[in-house]
Amino acid sequence: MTELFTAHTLAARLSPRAVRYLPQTGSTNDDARAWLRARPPAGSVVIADEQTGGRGRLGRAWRTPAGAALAVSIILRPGVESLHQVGMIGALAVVSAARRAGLEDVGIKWPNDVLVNGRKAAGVLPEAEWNGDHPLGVVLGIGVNIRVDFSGTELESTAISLETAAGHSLNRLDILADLLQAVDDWSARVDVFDAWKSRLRTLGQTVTVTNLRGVAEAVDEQGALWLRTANGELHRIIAGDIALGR
Ligand code: BT5
Repeated sequence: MTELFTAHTLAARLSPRAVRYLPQTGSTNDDARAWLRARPPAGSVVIADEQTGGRGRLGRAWRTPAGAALAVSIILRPGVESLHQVGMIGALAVVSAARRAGLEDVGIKWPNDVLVNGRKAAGVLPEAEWNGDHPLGVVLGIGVNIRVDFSGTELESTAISLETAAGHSLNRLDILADLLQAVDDWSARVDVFDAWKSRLRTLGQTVTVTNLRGVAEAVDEQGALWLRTANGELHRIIAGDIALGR
């Protein structure tokens, strides 16, 4: 069933947070980055029911069909020293919200994909907006599949929706409220890196990242992945999203 939000239901449930609701937009991250220039309070959020140009990392596309997912972009103002943790906070918040929804097999794939039953249920796209050397703020974009139907698409074997994993219907507004609360909670914590690392499924696995194949040996506090290739070389790979817009 397609169930759309309304500005009224969102404002009522998420008050006193500043909310911009769009039935359809290109990318909520673009909307939030434009809004950031007007200096809205931290925690302000853009929510869309459908994205026509949803973005992943490195120019990849993100699928958000109408009323079947969460597409949110939260405005945050971390200090420069914690900019690299924004993506971790996004992934940890999705893990918290998915667990609250009753899902058990929930983990993180480097850098910030949330896997449920081993498949991608959510993606995170943090983007900083700069004024010269000074960060105006960060937009934390989060896409969560609630009841997206991937059958017959190229994502059929890699993606999953929370309802499919749960085996019953879920309330999209409840998950949204839990997700935003979890972003606030994780933003206030000092153990973000340790929590993120402990939920990572990637360590010890053989993976391919940006054309390099090797064993994921470690991650560091900046969120970078240390990959050991077959010839014994160790490569440090950064997710690279946060500097976008600089
Ligand atoms: C991500 O990129 O996983 C970040 C996705 C962030 C989406 C949110 S929605 C709200 C905000 N507004 C935006 O425009 N973006 C953010 P990446 O790691 O590059 O993964 C992209 C890849 O995931 C694609 O190339 C597909 O293979 C796959 N994919 C696309 N849509 C998917 C979906 N709905 N579920 C699972 N996998 C998907």
